[in-house]
Formats: sequence, C-alpha cells, structure tokens
Amino acid sequence: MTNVFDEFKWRGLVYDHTDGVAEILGREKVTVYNGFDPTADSLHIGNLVPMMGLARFQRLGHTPIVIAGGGTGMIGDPSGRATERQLLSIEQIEANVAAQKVQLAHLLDFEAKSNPAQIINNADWLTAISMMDFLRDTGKYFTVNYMLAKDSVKSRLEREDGISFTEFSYMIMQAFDFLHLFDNHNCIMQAGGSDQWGNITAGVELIRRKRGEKAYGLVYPLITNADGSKFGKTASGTNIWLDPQRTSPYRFYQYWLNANDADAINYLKYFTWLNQFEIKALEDALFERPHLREAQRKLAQEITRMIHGETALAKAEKAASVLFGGDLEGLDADDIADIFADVPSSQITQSQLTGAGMPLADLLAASSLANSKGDARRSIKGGGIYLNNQRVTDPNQAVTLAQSIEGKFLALRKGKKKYHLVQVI
Ligand code: 383
Repeated sequence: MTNVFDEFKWRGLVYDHTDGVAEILGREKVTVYNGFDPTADSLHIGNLVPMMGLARFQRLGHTPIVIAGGGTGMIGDPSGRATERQLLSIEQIEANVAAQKVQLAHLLDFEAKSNPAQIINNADWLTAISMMDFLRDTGKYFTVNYMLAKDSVKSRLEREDGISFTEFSYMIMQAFDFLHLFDNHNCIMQAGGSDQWGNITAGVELIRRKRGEKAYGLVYPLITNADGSKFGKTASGTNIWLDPQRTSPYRFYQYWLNANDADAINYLKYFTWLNQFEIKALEDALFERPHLREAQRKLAQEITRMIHGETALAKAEKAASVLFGGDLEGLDADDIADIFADVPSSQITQSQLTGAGMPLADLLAASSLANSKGDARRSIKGGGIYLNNQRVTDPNQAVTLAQSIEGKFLALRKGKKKYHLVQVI
C-alpha cells in the first residue's frame, strides 16, 4: 500500500512538517486530526485540500478525526487574518456547526471496520474548562514570549488596531484540543493548511512539555493561482462555497472549467483522486491540444461529482453547453438566471407578450443584438438569430409568454455566441 506521505509529496501537498513525520507514516497507522471553525454555514473550496487530506489518510489506512470547532469558533482564529473577527452568537455557531458537519461527513467513511472516521465538537470540552484550571494547567506551559513570536500575533502587533486578548489566546485552545485528542483518542498528528502551522506546533509543544511525548504536525500549501488572482473566489470576489444554495453546481463547475492551463495540473493533483498516470495523460493532452481543455474538463467533472453528485454534474454540464448553443430543455428559471448572469440583458413587461405577443424583430431590435428594426429583420432572415437556442427565420413570428422559460426569461442569440437575456417582469 502506498505511504500516505509519498502520496502527499507527489501531489505537492507537503508544505512543512514537524520532525519525524515521514518516518512514522512509513512505519505506522496513526490517528490524525484537522479542525474546521464554524465561521459560516458552509465550507468553501479553500477547505477542500484539508478535507480531502483526511480522506486520503483514511483511504491509506489511517484514522481521521474531524474537529468541528464549536468551542474555538467562539474565540476566533487570528491566523492569516489582518484584522480582529466579529464574535458570532452561540446560536449562529451551533447552526454553522450543524451545516458544516454534513459537508465534512460527505468525504469520509464512518463505517470503516478498522479505521472509521469521527467528527467531534470541541465545545464538548472547551466550554467546560474553568478559567482557573485553564490558567494553572495549560497557560503555565506557554510563555508570552513564545506566543508573541507566532506569525499570527506578530503581524497583528505591527498594526495599530492590534489583537484582542481573546484572539491572542486562540493558539492555546487549539493546543489544548490536540492534547485532549492525544490523551483520549490516541491522536498523534494534526494536519491543516500552512496558516495553521503556529497553532499546530503550539499543540506539539504542549504535548511534549506536559506528557513528555512526541506528537506530529503536517501542513499543506495554501493554494494560489499562477496569475496571482486569489484562489477560491470569483472575479467579483465571492467565495466558491460547497453549499449548492450559495454556489450553484453550475457556477462551481464553471470555476474549475475556467482554470488556467498553468493551474489545471496542480489542481488535478490537489483536488482529485486521479492517479499519477491519469494526471500525466491529461498533462500531455494539455500540452498537445490546449484548446480542447481536456484537463480542465476532467477537473471540473471530478470535483463537481465528488461534492454535488452525478445528477448535479450532468445538469451543470448541460447548463455549460447552453452558451455553446445547447438546448434549454429541462432547465428552470433559476438555471437560466445563473447561466446568463454575465450576458447583456433587458426587461420587458408581461403584458407586451400576452395576446398576439410581439414580433421577434421588435424584441430583437430592443436588445443589444441589433441596432434597428431593419437590422433585426435582416439578421433573422439571414438565419443568424435564435430564440431559446432554436433558429427562427421569420421576423414577424410572434413571441408570446408561452415561449418564455417559466414566464420569466427569453434567451436571444445572434450567430454562434452572442447572447442577450430578456427578463419578463
Ligand atoms: C480548530 C480547532 C482545532 C484545530 C483547528 C481548528 C480550526 C483552525 C482554523 N482553520 C481554518 C478554518 O476553520 O481556523 N484554527 O477556516 C481552515 N481550516 C482548513 C485548513 C485551512 C484553515 O478549516 O488552512 C483551510 O481549511 O486547516 O484556514 O483543534
């Protein structure tokens, strides 16, 4: 069986690790954990590498633990953040934990005989500790000097607004978690993104000082795009979420499909289960026939299937084909709004489409696809105009509400690729 460390290495997933990680993973099956704080009611694709990391550990025989940060989420991790967080309400945290748990559970096997996954909420122990116990039993093991040297704190000290004592204490909470899992679940390793290095090593240190035992940390690289744009966000700056209500499977699919050539192969390594040979074949395809975007398509398919399932993938692919002339059969108004979100649009009232309706030439003339009625008529007669991706050649053909998608949209197209969306209000 493959050594999980070698697996992470060829995928480019080892950013840093504490002493002895390669050796112990080559020698033993371990229990490893990764924590996720419930800062929102959904995870996003920035959480995907560590989520899959746990799944990769499990597939190779190790036992994964997911910590849902119901306790740490009450404090707020300063790692990788320039400014103080807003505290969330307890109700919000609980709702977020519940929503994220479902997503985290998705990739892991809880029934595995020898190494079943577990999800544990750190509110179970963190909220029960008294301040006196905490300061005497845990705080005493950390010098402020050590804490001030952590990047998460150092970077904030340089800023005028500083860091609250609350967030300053965060690393000790996470260190306490590691100790708790070490004591109660035989967990000797913590994984996370490289932003977690300071918190993870604080735990390794606490276990060493309190128990005199060796624990381990492994961090993955934070994903960046080759062109310097921010990974995991759309051009307009919104996160790509795993919750289909927040980011539709179509948008999700498109995000991966639009990956740059320079990123596609790395993403295949980070985010899919494809093996070295399959990825090498896609790399060759990218080199020989980049215009076909085979690597990007495979990437989009694999990740969309893994997160949203086969049916949602099929629908996303169908939706993706619409902008290339595919038919609109089976798509509803929400899909249409999603697909045409970035094309020019205009509005028309329902009453303009009732009764005899409106001649197509008039509708087209009022859109971004024609300059005048004459221009519209000529384009229609020339066979270059499509209503809902069906060619129409009669400029007088009436467009009525019945042709609209759920009474809400009409999609006009000129030639191969120019679209205009008419919204019925
Ligand atoms: C809480 C309690 C623990 C161990 C870890 C935690 C959470 C951790 C954290 N992680 C980030 C988060 O939740 O804040 N302090 O948003 C992100 N993770 C993972 C990964 C990542 C990190 O959920 O790098 C990206 O996804 O570690 O930023 O005992």
